[in-house]
Amino acid sequence: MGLTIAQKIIKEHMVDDGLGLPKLTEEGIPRVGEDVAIRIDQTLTQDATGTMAYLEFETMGIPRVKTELSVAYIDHNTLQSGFENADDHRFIQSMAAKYGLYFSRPGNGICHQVHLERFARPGGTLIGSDSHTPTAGGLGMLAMGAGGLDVAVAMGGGAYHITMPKMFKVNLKGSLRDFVTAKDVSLEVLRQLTVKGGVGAIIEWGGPGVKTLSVPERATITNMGTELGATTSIFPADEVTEAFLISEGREDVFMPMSSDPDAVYDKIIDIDLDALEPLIAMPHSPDNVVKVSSLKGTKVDQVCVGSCTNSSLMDMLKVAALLKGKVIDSGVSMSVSPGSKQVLRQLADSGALSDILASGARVLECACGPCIGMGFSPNSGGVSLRTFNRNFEGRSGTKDAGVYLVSPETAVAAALTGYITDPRELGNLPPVQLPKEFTIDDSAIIPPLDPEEASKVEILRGPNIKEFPKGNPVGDEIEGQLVLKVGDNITTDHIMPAGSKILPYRSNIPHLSQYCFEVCDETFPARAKEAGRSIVVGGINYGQGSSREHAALVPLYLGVRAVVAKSFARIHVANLINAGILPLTFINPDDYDGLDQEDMLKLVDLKEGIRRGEVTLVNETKGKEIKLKADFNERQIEVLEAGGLLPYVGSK
Ligand code: MIC
Ligand code: SF4
Repeated sequence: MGLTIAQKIIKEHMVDDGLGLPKLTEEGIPRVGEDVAIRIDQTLTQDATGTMAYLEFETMGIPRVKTELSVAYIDHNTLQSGFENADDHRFIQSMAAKYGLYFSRPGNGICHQVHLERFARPGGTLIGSDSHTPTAGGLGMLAMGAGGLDVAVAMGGGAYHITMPKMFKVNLKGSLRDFVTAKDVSLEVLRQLTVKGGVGAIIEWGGPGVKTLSVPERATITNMGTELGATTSIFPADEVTEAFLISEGREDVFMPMSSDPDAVYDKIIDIDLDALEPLIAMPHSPDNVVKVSSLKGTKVDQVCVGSCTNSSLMDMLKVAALLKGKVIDSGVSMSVSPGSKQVLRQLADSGALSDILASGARVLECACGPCIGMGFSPNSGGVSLRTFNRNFEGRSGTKDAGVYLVSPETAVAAALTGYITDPRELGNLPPVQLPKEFTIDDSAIIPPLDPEEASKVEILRGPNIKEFPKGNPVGDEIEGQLVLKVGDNITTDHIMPAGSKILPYRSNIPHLSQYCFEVCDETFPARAKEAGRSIVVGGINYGQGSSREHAALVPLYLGVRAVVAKSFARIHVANLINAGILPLTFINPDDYDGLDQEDMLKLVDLKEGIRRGEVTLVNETKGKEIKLKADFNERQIEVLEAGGLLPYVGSK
């Protein structure tokens, strides 16, 4: 039996992390569901998760990062409406200088776009403290999102642990017609599989249609694989990949990657690219997908182009070509954020930037910007069409806005007409060509210092940096109030919202805690504090979305000791364990209905229970008992018993 691309990379990077190798199949790869430790070649952080990751790294006492390459990006908190973000940028820059990292300065671009352009390589492994790290899968890298603490451990040379995923394949046939894009391919898969359809799987993209897609198009698709809940998504590395690397002046890192013809997949999906139509995800979930034509005529207030999903040069050139010689509708406010300085410079040099400006669109800096609510929030009740990857409730900064996810082409069609419009109505698609060689300008990337210089660097810490909470070793019993009961598909944006007002406090957990679960229940922080120790109950796919470990650290600070849910999202459950919060699942999902907010709960015989895989929850208020699944491997049990990953790593 042959291997998939991801299985080959995992086989090559599998290590014994002190607990022995996992159970292997005849082909020498870990069996599905086994815990596997992977050697990490590259790491990335962004600023919103980076401050915490570097504070954690610092406590590990390691003099210099041990990866092949680690990069610290500043791209999320760029608004600087007070000292906080500027201080955090300085802190991260000094950490990068001291510990041997590359530092990508604010304005240089969105981490995933820049990493794809300048650092990612086929066949390697990458983890990033951002859930869209799989973007680099577009050029055949095994790239995964992780909590900041997992990234800190990898920077220190430690392995990254995943549960060996199933393998899915999407077979692409044919080629995309005009005005139908890679974004529509992603939306089609989300329509079919939903936001939990990829949980526990790696999605490989293959078939004859692959060669018709450029690397940035592939990266749009692997980027949005995150919204499926997948561990990661990956494309082969082929002649298209090689051409992309040549144009970046990085052909030396090219290495062909493909799956074996007899590789086995747990699920195969066929997509005929010729048959796709422009699609749109309606509020408030990326899988709420319909045809653009079915919403024709809906009035639009705002259009935003950019984000790590759709900010490549090709995306921007298409937008410029469609806007050229036209003016956007007077009722629409439009933003364009190029993904990187490289993209922006090429737009400027080619004259395309001038076409965008002449249309009346507002050009924002190369950063996440509106995607994470850093400015450009829509008007009250506004309809906003965005080329982004997430449209969770409130994420834009305007709670009652309706955010729709679309391709750049559909975004321009709405900007020009003022209404949701099938972009095919725009007439002919002007031809757009990528340059054979890109304008390479790494002047905003500060390379690592040599060890001697680095050792002299002083870490610059602002007053916004506060201590982070330490987990408690899981003992034999946890007693606490059921302080919050929430439904299915709760995102990390519900648990720990972002946006321009809150994001500057990512290194200040006490301040952040005032906003925890604000979207679901504004009284949560006060009630949790009063309860002292508490338990949260959730539905299916609890913690989907971002990699932010703050969605675990802040509840920990507020006294949450356990979360009981119908199922969890991959990165969030790892973050809970890393923080020392016990995640448990219902054996009988109907037991969810028998629990009510404010019930007094007690988890008993935990020491034995978490090893047996089953623990008892006593509902003291109702005088009832239910059984919960404790699905942990030996390492996770040790981490929980140590009170989180930091004390666990410290003890090793
Ligand atoms: C996001 O898109 O939600 C973010 C902001 O990039 C997060 C990281 C964070 O919360 O800082 C992510 O996707 O992991
Ligand atoms: Fe930034 Fe948005 Fe991408 Fe997150 S999804 S990394 S906020 S652009």
